[in-house]
Amino acid sequence: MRPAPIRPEPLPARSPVNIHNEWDPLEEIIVGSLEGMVIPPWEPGLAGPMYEPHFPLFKTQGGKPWPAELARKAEQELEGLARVLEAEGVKVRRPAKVDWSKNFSSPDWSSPSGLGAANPRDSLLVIGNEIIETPMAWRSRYFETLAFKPLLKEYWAAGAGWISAPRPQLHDDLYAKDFVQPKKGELGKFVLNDHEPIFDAADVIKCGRDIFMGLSSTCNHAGVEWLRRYLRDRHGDTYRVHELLFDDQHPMHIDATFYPLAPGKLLVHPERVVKVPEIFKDWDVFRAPEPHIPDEHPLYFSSKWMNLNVLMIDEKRVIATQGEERTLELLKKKGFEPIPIPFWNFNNFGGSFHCATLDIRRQGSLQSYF
Ligand code: ABU
Repeated sequence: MRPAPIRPEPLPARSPVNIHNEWDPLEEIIVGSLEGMVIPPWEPGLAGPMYEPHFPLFKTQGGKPWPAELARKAEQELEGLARVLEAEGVKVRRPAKVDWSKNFSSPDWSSPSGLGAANPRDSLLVIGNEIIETPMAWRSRYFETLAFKPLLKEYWAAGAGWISAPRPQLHDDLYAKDFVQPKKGELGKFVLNDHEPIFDAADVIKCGRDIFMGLSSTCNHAGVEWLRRYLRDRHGDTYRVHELLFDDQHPMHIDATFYPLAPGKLLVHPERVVKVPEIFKDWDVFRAPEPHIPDEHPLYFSSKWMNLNVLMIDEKRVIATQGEERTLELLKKKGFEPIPIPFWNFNNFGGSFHCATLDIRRQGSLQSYF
């Protein structure tokens, strides 16, 4: 079937896309989907952020479907998240169906399959009224935004900005050969070099005019520099992009490490954040407690620290994981109103509430919080 032509309307006074931070009152959000998600095929980019016990799975089963029962339980939790968001008054949108099992190639490499659309936080970065398709590190994720194209076209037609960062080449020489993961205290060792700009949107966290990016094995210095220059060329001195370095042995994404939850309140990982940037000197900076997630959850893509990966509905209401009692207590003590939802089964597939969603519109305007 041919896609329907886009007929942009005259620009409305208010863009359907409006995001300046992680906490303004949430109006519209995309919740990911596990439909058709496959096991990622092994490729050099996985050697940096992924966990060695899962390497054989990626090497031998890449491109195949996940065990049905694991995926079903996770999908059920995603549905639960969508229902809770709706009950809280948020408009929920979902990705389009894509056949992720198809192979594809560039002139330089081929990928036996894609991955999925479970984590919309990675491929799309929303800043102000604009959506940026990000230059992601993994070949299997090269076409991930296909799942969001119908929504992107809709938002664009209704007045949002929409751009793609330079499509990366992802040559073999972008990735360190025979990569050995860093030891504790060995900061700045990543699988990516700086041959071209690379970042996932989840390497970025927004705090009004200040935008924080964590260097990682999915975000290189060139990626930070690309976003910095892009925002400067488009908005002059409006934004300040800060580059951060963490002590993480599988560095990928900032949102389980360094998370400004509300004005004056910064949640940080207890070990990875070795130095809190000076500009937070007047903020309440609190360390996440040890998670409760049971060891039998295989966590194919992430650390156990998914208890930090919450989702703010506004400055008070926060979606957090049912069963993570220490985190729920801490959030209450800090003045938040946690809404606990079961999500440990989804955690197996790459993240938690922040990863599984992409906020599209919040009330509020651009501010400086420092
Ligand atoms: N996608 C978030 C992963 C972060 C972590 O493993 O801690």
